[in-house]
Amino acid sequence: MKIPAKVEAAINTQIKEEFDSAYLYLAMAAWFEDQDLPGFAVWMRSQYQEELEHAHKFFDYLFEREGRSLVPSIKEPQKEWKSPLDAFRAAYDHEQYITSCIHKLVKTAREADDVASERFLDWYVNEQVEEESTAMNIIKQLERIEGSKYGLFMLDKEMSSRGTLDE
Ligand code: OFO
Repeated sequence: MKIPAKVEAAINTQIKEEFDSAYLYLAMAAWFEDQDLPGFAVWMRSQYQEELEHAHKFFDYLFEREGRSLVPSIKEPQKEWKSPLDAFRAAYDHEQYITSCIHKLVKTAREADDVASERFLDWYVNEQVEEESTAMNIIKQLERIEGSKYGLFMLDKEMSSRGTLDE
Protein backbone atom coordinates (compact mmCIF):
# COMPACT_ATOMS: atom_id res chain seq x y z
CA MET A 1 0.00 0.00 0.00
CA LYS A 2 1.37 3.41 -1.02
CA ILE A 3 2.49 5.58 1.85
CA PRO A 4 0.05 8.45 2.69
CA ALA A 5 1.35 11.84 1.45
CA LYS A 6 1.37 13.31 4.96
CA VAL A 7 3.52 10.51 6.33
CA GLU A 8 5.82 10.70 3.30
CA ALA A 9 6.33 14.43 3.92
CA ALA A 10 6.92 13.92 7.64
CA ILE A 11 9.52 11.19 6.96
CA ASN A 12 11.27 13.51 4.52
CA THR A 13 11.47 16.10 7.29
CA GLN A 14 12.90 13.42 9.60
CA ILE A 15 15.52 12.47 6.99
CA LYS A 16 16.77 16.04 7.27
CA GLU A 17 16.86 15.71 11.09
CA GLU A 18 18.91 12.52 10.84
CA PHE A 19 21.43 14.11 8.48
CA ASP A 20 21.55 17.18 10.77
CA SER A 21 22.30 14.78 13.64
CA ALA A 22 25.05 13.10 11.63
CA TYR A 23 26.62 16.44 10.77
CA LEU A 24 26.41 17.61 14.39
CA TYR A 25 28.29 14.51 15.57
CA LEU A 26 30.86 14.92 12.83
CA ALA A 27 31.40 18.51 14.02
CA MET A 28 31.81 17.16 17.55
CA ALA A 29 34.33 14.58 16.28
CA ALA A 30 36.33 17.42 14.72
CA TRP A 31 36.15 19.42 17.96
CA PHE A 32 37.34 16.46 20.05
CA GLU A 33 40.23 15.85 17.63
CA ASP A 34 41.17 19.49 18.06
CA GLN A 35 41.09 19.03 21.86
CA ASP A 36 43.55 16.11 21.61
CA LEU A 37 40.91 13.66 22.75
CA PRO A 38 41.08 11.05 19.97
CA GLY A 39 38.99 8.47 21.84
CA PHE A 40 36.03 10.81 22.11
CA ALA A 41 36.53 11.70 18.44
CA VAL A 42 36.33 8.01 17.49
CA TRP A 43 33.13 7.69 19.50
CA MET A 44 31.60 10.72 17.78
CA ARG A 45 32.65 9.46 14.35
CA SER A 46 30.89 6.20 15.10
CA GLN A 47 27.80 8.15 16.21
CA TYR A 48 27.96 10.06 12.91
CA GLN A 49 27.88 6.73 11.02
CA GLU A 50 24.90 5.58 13.06
CA GLU A 51 22.97 8.71 12.20
CA LEU A 52 23.69 8.21 8.50
CA GLU A 53 22.25 4.72 8.86
CA HIS A 54 19.12 6.16 10.50
CA ALA A 55 18.69 8.51 7.52
CA HIS A 56 19.30 5.73 4.97
CA LYS A 57 16.80 3.45 6.68
CA PHE A 58 14.10 6.12 6.24
CA PHE A 59 15.28 6.77 2.68
CA ASP A 60 14.92 3.09 1.72
CA TYR A 61 11.59 2.78 3.49
CA LEU A 62 10.06 5.58 1.39
CA PHE A 63 10.95 3.69 -1.79
CA GLU A 64 9.57 0.44 -0.41
CA ARG A 65 6.27 2.22 0.15
CA GLU A 66 6.19 3.82 -3.32
CA GLY A 67 7.17 7.19 -1.92
CA ARG A 68 10.21 9.28 -2.63
CA SER A 69 12.91 11.02 -0.65
CA LEU A 70 13.32 14.65 -1.57
CA VAL A 71 16.90 14.74 -0.22
CA PRO A 72 16.36 17.89 1.87
CA SER A 73 19.14 20.35 2.61
CA ILE A 74 20.84 20.19 5.99
CA LYS A 75 21.88 22.94 8.37
CA GLU A 76 25.35 23.99 9.45
CA PRO A 77 26.07 22.51 12.87
CA GLN A 78 27.43 24.16 16.01
CA LYS A 79 31.21 23.84 16.00
CA GLU A 80 32.48 24.88 19.44
CA TRP A 81 31.82 23.59 22.94
CA LYS A 82 33.19 24.71 26.29
CA SER A 83 34.23 21.24 27.46
CA PRO A 84 33.63 17.53 26.79
CA LEU A 85 30.81 17.70 29.34
CA ASP A 86 29.27 20.66 27.50
CA ALA A 87 29.44 18.70 24.21
CA PHE A 88 27.76 15.64 25.71
CA ARG A 89 25.08 17.73 27.36
CA ALA A 90 24.42 19.23 23.92
CA ALA A 91 24.30 15.71 22.44
CA TYR A 92 21.82 14.64 25.11
CA ASP A 93 19.61 17.69 24.49
CA HIS A 94 19.76 16.97 20.80
CA GLU A 95 18.70 13.35 21.30
CA GLN A 96 15.76 14.49 23.42
CA TYR A 97 14.72 16.75 20.57
CA ILE A 98 15.02 13.84 18.10
CA THR A 99 12.90 11.69 20.40
CA SER A 100 10.16 14.31 20.29
CA CYS A 101 10.39 14.36 16.46
CA ILE A 102 10.05 10.57 16.28
CA HIS A 103 7.06 10.62 18.63
CA LYS A 104 5.39 13.26 16.45
CA LEU A 105 6.05 11.07 13.45
CA VAL A 106 4.33 8.13 15.16
CA LYS A 107 1.34 10.38 15.80
CA THR A 108 1.23 11.43 12.13
CA ALA A 109 1.31 7.77 11.02
CA ARG A 110 -1.43 6.89 13.51
CA GLU A 111 -3.66 9.75 12.39
CA ALA A 112 -3.22 8.63 8.77
CA ASP A 113 -4.14 5.01 9.70
CA ASP A 114 -0.74 3.99 8.35
CA VAL A 115 -0.18 0.87 10.42
CA ALA A 116 2.94 -0.17 8.47
CA SER A 117 4.71 3.12 9.21
CA GLU A 118 3.67 2.96 12.84
CA ARG A 119 5.30 -0.48 13.14
CA PHE A 120 8.35 0.66 11.19
CA LEU A 121 8.80 3.58 13.59
CA ASP A 122 8.93 1.26 16.61
CA TRP A 123 12.60 0.66 15.80
CA TYR A 124 13.32 4.40 16.07
CA VAL A 125 11.32 4.76 19.29
CA ASN A 126 13.46 2.04 20.90
CA GLU A 127 16.66 3.43 19.40
CA GLN A 128 15.96 6.81 21.00
CA VAL A 129 15.57 5.26 24.44
CA GLU A 130 19.03 3.72 23.95
CA GLU A 131 20.60 6.90 22.55
CA GLU A 132 19.36 9.10 25.40
CA SER A 133 20.51 6.57 27.95
CA THR A 134 23.97 6.30 26.33
CA ALA A 135 24.48 10.08 26.30
CA MET A 136 23.31 10.36 29.92
CA ASN A 137 25.67 7.56 30.97
CA ILE A 138 28.64 9.44 29.48
CA ILE A 139 27.48 12.72 31.06
CA LYS A 140 27.50 11.01 34.47
CA GLN A 141 31.02 9.68 33.90
CA LEU A 142 32.23 13.14 32.82
CA GLU A 143 30.58 14.74 35.87
CA ARG A 144 32.33 12.23 38.12
CA ILE A 145 35.79 13.03 36.75
CA GLU A 146 35.29 16.76 36.26
CA GLY A 147 38.55 18.64 36.81
CA SER A 148 40.68 15.48 36.70
CA LYS A 149 43.04 15.40 33.70
CA TYR A 150 43.91 11.80 34.47
CA GLY A 151 40.23 10.85 34.64
CA LEU A 152 39.63 12.46 31.26
CA PHE A 153 42.67 10.69 29.79
CA MET A 154 41.37 7.31 31.01
CA LEU A 155 37.84 7.96 29.80
CA ASP A 156 39.18 9.03 26.41
CA LYS A 157 40.99 5.69 26.14
CA GLU A 158 37.77 3.86 26.98
CA MET A 159 35.73 5.89 24.51
CA SER A 160 37.91 4.76 21.62
CA SER A 161 36.57 1.23 21.95
CA ARG A 162 32.98 2.21 21.42
CA GLY A 163 30.60 -0.20 23.02
CA THR A 164 32.19 -0.32 26.45
CA LEU A 165 30.17 2.60 27.78
CA ASP A 166 26.97 2.41 25.80
CA GLU A 167 25.81 -1.12 26.49
FE1 OFO B 1 20.66 10.04 17.43
O1 OFO B 1 19.25 9.02 16.68
FE2 OFO B 1 19.00 9.38 14.88
O2 OFO B 1 18.93 11.15 15.09
